[in-house]
Amino acid sequence: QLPVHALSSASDKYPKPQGVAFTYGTAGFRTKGDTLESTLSRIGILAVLRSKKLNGQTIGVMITASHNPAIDNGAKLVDPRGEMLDASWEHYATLLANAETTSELLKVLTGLIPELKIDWTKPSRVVFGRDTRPSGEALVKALKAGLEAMGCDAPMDMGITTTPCLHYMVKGSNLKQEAQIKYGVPSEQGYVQKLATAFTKLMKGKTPASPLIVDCANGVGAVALAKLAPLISDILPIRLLCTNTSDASALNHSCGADYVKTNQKPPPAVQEVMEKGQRACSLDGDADRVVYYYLNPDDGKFRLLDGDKIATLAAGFIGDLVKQAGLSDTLKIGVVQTAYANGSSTQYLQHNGLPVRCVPTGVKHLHHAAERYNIGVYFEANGHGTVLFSEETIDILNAHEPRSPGQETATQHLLCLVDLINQAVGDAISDFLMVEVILAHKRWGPVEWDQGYEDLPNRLVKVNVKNRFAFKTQDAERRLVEPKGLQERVDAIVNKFEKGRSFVRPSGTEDCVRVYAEASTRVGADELAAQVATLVS
Ligand code: 16G
Ligand code: ZN
Repeated sequence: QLPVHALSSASDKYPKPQGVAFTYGTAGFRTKGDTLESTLSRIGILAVLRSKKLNGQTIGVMITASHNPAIDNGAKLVDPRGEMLDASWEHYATLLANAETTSELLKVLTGLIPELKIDWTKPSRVVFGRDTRPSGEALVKALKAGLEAMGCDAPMDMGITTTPCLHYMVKGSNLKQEAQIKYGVPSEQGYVQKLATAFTKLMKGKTPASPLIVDCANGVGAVALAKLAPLISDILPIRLLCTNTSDASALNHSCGADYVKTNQKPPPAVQEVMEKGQRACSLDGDADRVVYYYLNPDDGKFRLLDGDKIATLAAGFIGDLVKQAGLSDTLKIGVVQTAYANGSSTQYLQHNGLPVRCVPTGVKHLHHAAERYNIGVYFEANGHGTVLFSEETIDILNAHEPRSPGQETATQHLLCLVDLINQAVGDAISDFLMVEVILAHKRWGPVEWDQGYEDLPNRLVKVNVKNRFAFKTQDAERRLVEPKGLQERVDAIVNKFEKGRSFVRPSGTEDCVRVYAEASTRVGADELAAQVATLVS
C-alpha cells in the first residue's frame, strides 16, 4: 500500500542534513529555516497519516517561527478542531524527521502504519499556510512533495497567512454544513468578515474609540490587518506601524510583542509617534500573541499591559455579562495561567471570586485546561491566549429566555463575543479587538484598565547549563524535583525576600534553563533572580 516509489524520490530530493537532531517541541519544529526542508517533506507525510487516522478530517500545517529572527523557521501541525497536534503524536513527528536516510524513513513508516492502525483506503485532507519569512516558499515546496508522495487529495494552500487564521480554517473545514453556516466561511476572507461583523455589532452605540497604534512586528499581521482595518475604520481608527514585510531582516527586529515584553519599553518606531496616555499594542511575527502598553500621562513612564492584564480584563467583563444575563448560577468561568503569571494578577483574580488554575508553559496546556470550564479564559503573561466558550455554553446562551431587556442585551453580547474571539487558538488581532470592545463598554482608557492591580517587580533570566534535561519539574513547573535537593536551596533563598517567588524550568524552545523571580521591590526581584541563577549554573 505504501507508495514506496513516490516516497523514495521525494525523500531523495530532500535528504536529511547530517548531524542535526530535530525535536517536535512546545511550538513544533523550530530552527534555522534552511535546514528544515527534509523535515517539512516528512511533516507532509505525517499530516496525511494523521488525516487518514482521523477519517479524512482536515489537518493543518503552519510554517512559521513566530517571534524568532527572520532566518529561523518552523512548522507545526494543527488537529481537526483547530487545536495543537495531540501530544501523543509529537513523538512520531520527531521520529520521522530524524530518519537519516530514505531507506530508514521507509522502515519507520512501514512500522508506523500498523502501529497506528492506519486504514490506507481513507482519504486525506490537508490545509497549509506560512508567514512572511523568505525560507517559507522553499519549505512549502518540500511540504507539498511529502503530501503528493503520499497521494494527498488536493491539499489547500492558504499562502501567506497568520497562525490563528490557519487554525480557524482547519476548525471550519471540519464542521458539518449547518454548523459551518453559523461559524463562518472557512477562508481568509470569511475570517476577516466574521471578526469585522462581530466587532461592529459589539461596538454599536459606543462612541468611536481614539486611535489605536498597532505594531505589526513587520510580519504577517500587517498583511491581515491591511484587509481588516478598512472594514472597521469608522469605529476604530487603527494606526499600523512596523508593516514592512518586504525587507526580511526587519521581521521582529526592534519591534513586536517579544521585544516589548523583554525590554519593557516601546519599540523605537512606536516611541517616536506615541503620545502620553495613548494605547498601543504589539503583535508577534505570526500574529498569535499581543501585549498592550501606554505612557503614563503624568510622568511619561512606560506601562505594560501584558497577557495577565488582558486575562483579568476579559474575565471581569465576561463575568459581569454572565451576571447581567441572569446566568451566573449556570455558567462557570475559570482562568488558566502559567507560573509566569504575575503574583498580583493571580491574587486579584482570586479576590474577585474567579477560580484560577496554573498549568505548564505552552498554549496546548492552557487550552486543554480552559476547555474544562463553561467559559475558560487563558493567557500566558507573554500575550498568548484566548477565551473559550464550550459547546454547551453556546447552546445555553442560544436557548436562554431573557426576563428583561438588560438580560437580553447581555446574552447577545456574549454570543457576539463567541464570534469575535478565536475559539481555536489565541489570535493577536481578535484579542485586541476584544480588548477594544471591553474598554469601549467600560469607557476606560489604558489608565483605568491598569488600575486593577500593580504588577510585582519581576525578572526573567536565561541560564546556560550543561544539560537542561537534568532539570525536572512538577506542580505546573513551579517546583524542581531534580536535581535532587536544589528546590530546597531555592526555597531558602526565596524566603529571604518579601513577597518573594521564584522558579526554575528548562526551556522547551532553547537550550537553556529559565529562572523567574518576583518580589516586592525591583531591587529584590533582581537580587532574587541573580541568587537563584547562581545556584543553578
Ligand atoms: C512556545 C509556546 C509559548 C511559550 C513558549 C515558552 C506555543 C504556540 N508557543 O513558544 O506558548 O510561552 O514556547 O518558551 O505553545 P520556553 O519553553 O523556551 O520558555
Ligand atoms: Zn507567535
